[in-house]
Amino acid sequence: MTMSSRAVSGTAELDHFYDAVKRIHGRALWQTAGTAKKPPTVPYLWKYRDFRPLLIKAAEIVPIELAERRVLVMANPGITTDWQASNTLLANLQIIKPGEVARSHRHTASALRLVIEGSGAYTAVDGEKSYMEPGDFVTTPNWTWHDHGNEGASAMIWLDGLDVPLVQGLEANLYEAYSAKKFPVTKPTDLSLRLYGAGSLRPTWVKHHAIHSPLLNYKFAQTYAALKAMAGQAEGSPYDGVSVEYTNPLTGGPALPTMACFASLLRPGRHTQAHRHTGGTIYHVTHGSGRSIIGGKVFHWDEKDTFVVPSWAWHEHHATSESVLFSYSDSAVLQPFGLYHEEALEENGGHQKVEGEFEPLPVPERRPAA
Ligand code: 1HN
Repeated sequence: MTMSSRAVSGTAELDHFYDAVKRIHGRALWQTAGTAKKPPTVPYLWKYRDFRPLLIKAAEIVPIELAERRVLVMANPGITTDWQASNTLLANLQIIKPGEVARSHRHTASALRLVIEGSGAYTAVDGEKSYMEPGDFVTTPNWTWHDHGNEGASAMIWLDGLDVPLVQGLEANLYEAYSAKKFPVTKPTDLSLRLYGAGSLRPTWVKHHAIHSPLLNYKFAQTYAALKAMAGQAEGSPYDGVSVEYTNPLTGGPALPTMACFASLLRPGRHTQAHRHTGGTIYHVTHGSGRSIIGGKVFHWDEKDTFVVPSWAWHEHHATSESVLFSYSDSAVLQPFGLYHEEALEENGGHQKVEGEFEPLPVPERRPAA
């Protein structure tokens, strides 16, 4: 894919020419690296045991009114222009204490939650509340008003996935605060779950015109039961184990227009085959422990850890105990435009040669562009 970048320079006439092009804010294409830019996203793993104590500390010392959302960002050390998990996606951890409300706002970035611990907190989206439990996958579609509140007795923590860097790259990142702390609740709790959570039954009288899924909460109990039933009868994918996509029940498409979301059950002791595809993917370990080999390095993961597989990086998984991996990817954006490519590793029996173990990297100097 490299365009010829043979240096055409060295004479006074050429130097003069390049100067003239530069003065008009131009650049000769044959002098650039063309399409061969190295992607900055590096494979990385964030341990929950490192983040959890600092989330608890933040809950003690940072008032929610000041933070708007009490969130710690998982920052990819390969990306030095900002704090983000991959080139297109954020992976953050949010904590909310009993009695707190994270005020209502909306933005053109889409968001998802994967609940990690606690109970009694809700997310309200455009007037519908849904109470969240560990393992639940909760959608906050773009430009919907949303607030979170904890009505339970203990702090609640979840993973936030957002497409903010993608939307920023498109210069389409709009944000608006609601005039009050909470958007009015106008619908019964979990109405969307009742209407759309029954698999292939579609309510005939309800109109849903938006492009995102009408379902706000994909309950873990239902997902896990489906995975176990499938695992009893089927081998699943050679690359991802028994893996399901969370879909928009009306279209069969991705749950969120920009983020494809999956739950994968990995059986203990099995190795998946290595493959690579375009589309950076964030994985969160809902249950279990094991390791993944990403770009030739071994990443050991435990329950509640989060890791990123960059676009086009080889990866394969090995669970040591039965594991459920939640994942989300920008492949939803790539698929409709012919940008999704995938290939299996043919050599070495479909497994990468292991070149070492993942080690935490030094924290880089970051310089946000703006
Ligand atoms: C956001 O709206 C939430 O609503 C969490 O909980 C994290 C990170 C960046 C931009 C918006 C939320 C966010 C966010």
